[in-house]
Amino acid sequence: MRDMRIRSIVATILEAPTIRRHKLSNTEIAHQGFVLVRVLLENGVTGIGEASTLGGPRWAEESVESIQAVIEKYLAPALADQNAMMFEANAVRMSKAATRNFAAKAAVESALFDAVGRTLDLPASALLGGQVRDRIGVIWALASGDSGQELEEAREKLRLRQHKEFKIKLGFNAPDADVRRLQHLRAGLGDDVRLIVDVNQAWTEALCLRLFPALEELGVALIEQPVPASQRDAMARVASRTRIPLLIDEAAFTNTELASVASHACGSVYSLKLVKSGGLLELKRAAGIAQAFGIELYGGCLLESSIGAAAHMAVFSTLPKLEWGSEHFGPRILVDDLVAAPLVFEDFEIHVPSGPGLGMILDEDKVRFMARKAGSK
Ligand code: MUC
Ligand code: MG
Repeated sequence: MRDMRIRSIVATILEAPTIRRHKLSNTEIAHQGFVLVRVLLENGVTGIGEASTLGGPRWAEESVESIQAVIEKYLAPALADQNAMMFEANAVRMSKAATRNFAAKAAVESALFDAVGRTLDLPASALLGGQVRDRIGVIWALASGDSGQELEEAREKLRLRQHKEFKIKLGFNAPDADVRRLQHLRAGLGDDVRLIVDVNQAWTEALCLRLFPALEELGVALIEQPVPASQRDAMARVASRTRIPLLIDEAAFTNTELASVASHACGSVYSLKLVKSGGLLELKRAAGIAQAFGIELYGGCLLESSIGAAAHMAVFSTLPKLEWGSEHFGPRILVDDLVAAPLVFEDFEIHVPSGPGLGMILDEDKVRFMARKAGSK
């Protein structure tokens, strides 16, 4: 059992349909593209990890095709025969083999934590410092663009006690139509329901200045990434002119970028994501850096299945503070999850899995069904 050298790493592209169309300012999806990573150790244990994308290389520059190629051609050879438990050394090896490519590296590192956790019969969170919480609040995203449908969807989530806070995706409609959509949701849901908006970089500074007063009036709790990620000065200026805290998302992937947007005062909350940090250890460091700047933490997602969500939960459960909870609704937007027993959602929270590794067991039939067939695009 003790021989934790890495024997093989295999990456498979999966296509998982969603229960409805999910719109963002710069893309729209009806299925999720994942790369499933399997790491086999010399002791016979297999660990699993997942890379998530959103609409091909749209949300970020990585696509399922690039992730699979980088893992198989560069990351797997760099880790061959290495001890899986040497997490930091393995992360250094991956960084030397490929710059950025964060989703690919995070998926491999997730699988290493899973494999080592299974070998030692410990949850991944124990290898990351141990849990300070075993349940995490979970936000749901409204993103069809049809406010009537969105109101029904939100009411159903409240009724089922699955979600009581909502993130509304903006920026794919005309700005005034977005404001009317929000007014409709606020009127239908009442004043006590927390509403967050995510503009996914779609607005200019001028548009922000024009629209933010209406968002303030509607009691919006957070505004996520309103302007393009590269426009740090503009983001800092709009942040200083609204009472609503700005949530930094695409503007900071690496921890150096995070320190830079923090010192630019671009926002006061940071969205933690494996797809940006490139690994569980680095994600945990991102939380520390944000906190050192006085920035609050939000558990971000990229519509992962229960596998990717469980990797995030392993880290989030160990953070001393996670002021805004998480948005890992991904498993619930899939027609079918990839695992035998999906993450448990109950009373507006996700239970942090307690089984060894990531605590998830693949459903091989579903994986076969969702695997991209040879020759298809
Ligand atoms: C993002 O930009 O936050 C997460 C939830 C969602 O609806 O979109 C993603 C990406
Ligand atoms: Mg976002």
